[in-house]
Amino acid sequence: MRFGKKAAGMRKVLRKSYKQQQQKEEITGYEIFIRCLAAEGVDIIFGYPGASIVGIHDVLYDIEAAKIKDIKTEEGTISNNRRNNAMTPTKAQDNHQGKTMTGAEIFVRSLVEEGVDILFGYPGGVLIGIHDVLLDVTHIKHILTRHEQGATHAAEGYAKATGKPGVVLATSGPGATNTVTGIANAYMDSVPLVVFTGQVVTKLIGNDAFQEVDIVGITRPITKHNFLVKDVNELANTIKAAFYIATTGRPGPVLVDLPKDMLAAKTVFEYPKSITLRSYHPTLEGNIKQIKKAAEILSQSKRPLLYVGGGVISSNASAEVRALADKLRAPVATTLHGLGVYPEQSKLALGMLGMHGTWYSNMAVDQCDVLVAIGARFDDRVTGNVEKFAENAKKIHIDIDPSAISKNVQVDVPIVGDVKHVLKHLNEMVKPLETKDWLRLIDEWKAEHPLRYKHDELLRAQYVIQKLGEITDGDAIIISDVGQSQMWTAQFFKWKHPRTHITSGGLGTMGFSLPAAMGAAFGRNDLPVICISGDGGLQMNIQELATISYNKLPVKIFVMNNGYLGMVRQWQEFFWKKRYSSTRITSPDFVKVAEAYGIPAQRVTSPAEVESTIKNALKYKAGPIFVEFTVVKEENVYPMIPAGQTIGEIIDSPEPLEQKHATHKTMIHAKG
Ligand SMILES: Cc1ncc(C[n+]2csc(CCOP(=O)(O)OP(=O)(O)O)c2C)c(N)n1
Repeated sequence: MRFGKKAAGMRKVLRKSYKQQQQKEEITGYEIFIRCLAAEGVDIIFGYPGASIVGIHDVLYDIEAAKIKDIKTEEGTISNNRRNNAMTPTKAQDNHQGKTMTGAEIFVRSLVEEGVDILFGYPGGVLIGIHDVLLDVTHIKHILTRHEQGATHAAEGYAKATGKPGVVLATSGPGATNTVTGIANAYMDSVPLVVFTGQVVTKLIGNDAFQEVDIVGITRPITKHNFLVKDVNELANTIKAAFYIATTGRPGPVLVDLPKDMLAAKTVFEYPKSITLRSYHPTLEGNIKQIKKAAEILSQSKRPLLYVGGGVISSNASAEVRALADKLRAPVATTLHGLGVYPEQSKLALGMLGMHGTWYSNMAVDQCDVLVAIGARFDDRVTGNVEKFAENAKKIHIDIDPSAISKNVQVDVPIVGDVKHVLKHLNEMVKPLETKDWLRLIDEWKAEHPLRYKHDELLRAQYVIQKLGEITDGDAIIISDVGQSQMWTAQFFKWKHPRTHITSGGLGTMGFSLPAAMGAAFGRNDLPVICISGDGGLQMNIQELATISYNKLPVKIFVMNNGYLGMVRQWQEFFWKKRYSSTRITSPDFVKVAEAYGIPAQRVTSPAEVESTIKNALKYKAGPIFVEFTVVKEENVYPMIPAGQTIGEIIDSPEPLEQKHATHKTMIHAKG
């Protein structure tokens, strides 16, 4: 806080106005918030905007002159060969069972038993014992990220790209708290992570010891489960349980807190072959009666729709979903995390649904008579107004998590079970449907309301992403950040395969893409790994350029620089009268920054350069490559269903269609 004469004067005025406002007129919560701060004498706030606080920034826009300022805060080598041959140790090499060893050795040997070959982390005082053991273990590589947030996102990128759990090791106190955003992100997106944190010695726990933090308490609501190890004899069992819980049922992050004395204490190492946990028994097989009921309802359907989500990918059930859609002749609408389950080139594919989904996928939701939600959770970005979501349809919901059933939207046929198991049965029971009229109607919608953007001499992110899709033909792993570039990536890339689209969906964490791309590149080298970020998001974990560069990871880093926190700016344009409070953002010279990290870099400013630049970047295999695309500043993501609303309120692209298409004649009841 600063106390100057001017600020004191301003505070007096604001205090007075605050009292007046309180007595005389109603003001918004946003204004009350700011006026309370002013009354408290606050004259400087450090922060970052977001959709939920855009109203506060709108108020700040007016009182910037009155000196309340919103200041934006800024927040071992692995060879290609090694990545190709992710080594799982042979039992002969690693038979340490029955030996007496320290907790630190037990920790490392337990990871070996779990088949872990890569660990993302950062050392610290309480972890030195573990890092000492790691030095002699050749088949687990510890990747030294430049921030523990980077480590958790990297582990998530690795997990999503490979289907294996991501593993993180962070020290106590600040190391542990730095993992919190990544853990919350993995929790929201159901990604299997096992996060190990160091802790102060057990006798000091609760004493406010140096670098002590109650990470078990902090992460309780954002982990599937967490543990504090209080007895070295329990260490191996706890690690076994952590991997089991993280990877089974609805996957998610599990945290294990390791006090320093537990790592130093000794016991006999015995790693359990399997584990049974009281009160944790995920249901894999769906109830056969419910599956029959679903098949019966589907047999009556004239306008079926599959709504598929990330659960299909976790369950490795893309083939089963494709088989179901093809057998039923049912169109497929996909969530952000479901992209890749069904090839977008297919006639039955409708692309993404929801807030920035295609016009026709949202229309199909509105008009379908049976909706089959598969591994999807009726998230509010998908449903908009829950009351009106698929209001004409009977709803079938297949999900492994019983708590996801009828949580947001009441369904007619819940089927709790693993998607792959359930679909095996359902696919045998269903019969092909007569959906010609329905598909013809959808084709008309596709022609009348395609995804589109302006084609002129200016460079647009949509064009870059569309070209990337064409050039790679969908054979790439794309890791997107959060904001407009994320939505354009979802809309315009040519999705073909599962596990090729990695993004932060539930939490929407800016800064996710760079470290997650790094993790994906450690796990996969069969396809090019491409990070697509906005200029804001890149600056949130930019330090991971060092890790990527040091490890010579062939990640292609594409930054769409529009000089704005674009998605929030778009909300300000649409809903806050274009008052761009705190959304203009400056960046360093990204090309120079990348070069300083030892990464070849270039800037692209016109559409004419895009194709050759992408082709050259794809050819470059020696390490990372960085391209900054200077794109149009004020561009919007279309279509958009404003939060909590319906297809009736959809804002479609203002761009005219290039050709005349069929009319709306055949629509069942026109909306929007
Ligand atoms: C950590 C974090 N802080 C704030 C936000 C709110 N937010 C969502 S999108 C966005 C703008 C992103 O800007 P940029 O990275 O430049 O991408 P663009 O939207 O311009 O493509 C912001 C600030 C967020 N999602 N995550």
